[in-house]
Amino acid sequence: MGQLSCRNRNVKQVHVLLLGLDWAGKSTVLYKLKHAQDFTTLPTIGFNVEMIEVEDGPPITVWDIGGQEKMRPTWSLHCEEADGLVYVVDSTDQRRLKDSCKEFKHILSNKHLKNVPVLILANKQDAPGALNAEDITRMFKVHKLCSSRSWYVQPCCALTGKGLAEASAKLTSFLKSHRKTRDTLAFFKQK
Ligand code: G3D
Repeated sequence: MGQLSCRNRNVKQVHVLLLGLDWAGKSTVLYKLKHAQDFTTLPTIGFNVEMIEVEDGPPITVWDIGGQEKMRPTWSLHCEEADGLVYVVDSTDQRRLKDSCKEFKHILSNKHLKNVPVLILANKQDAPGALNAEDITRMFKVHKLCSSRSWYVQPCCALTGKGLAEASAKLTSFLKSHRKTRDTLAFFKQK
């Protein structure tokens, strides 16, 4: 996969990165948000990009980057234009939770994601043994790692779509206030 450019300086666009380990449910989330219907997914090889229409704001371009071990180093190539990060966790995958926490911490340290709002999706809540949003918040040390940005942990089931409307509303509101702050800062920088 070559380096991507999602840059178009002439059009006001909103870009969101959708990250998480492989099998977390990223593609399911993406296509449920996009089409609100069932479909078959395969683990993301490379990336998926979709434009999602939201009720109250500009369309959001979502970049779903593969979460396999060999793909994770490429996540940082996509951070520069990101206005928001959605991090999907398979709440049942206790064996790889440590890996997921490690990758989460690592991507948050990217300089381009400084202050960028973060929405964590505690996915697969329908499955037995799923950790709840409070467990995920604690295990991912979200209070500490996200102290300088807006964040929220949303429990969801991407298969049925439960929790995704709330996630989408939260993300839209985060993006709006982040954009405002960024535009205000840019305005004062020009002066
Ligand atoms: P990825 O894009 O993060 O790699 P996928 O993950 O969206 O391809 O999903 C990986 C598997 O998890 C798929 O299994 C998908 O159906 C399943 N999945 C996604 N979300 C949920 C959920 O909320 N609950 C449950 N129980 N499973 C979910 P299959 O077997 O369909 O390929």
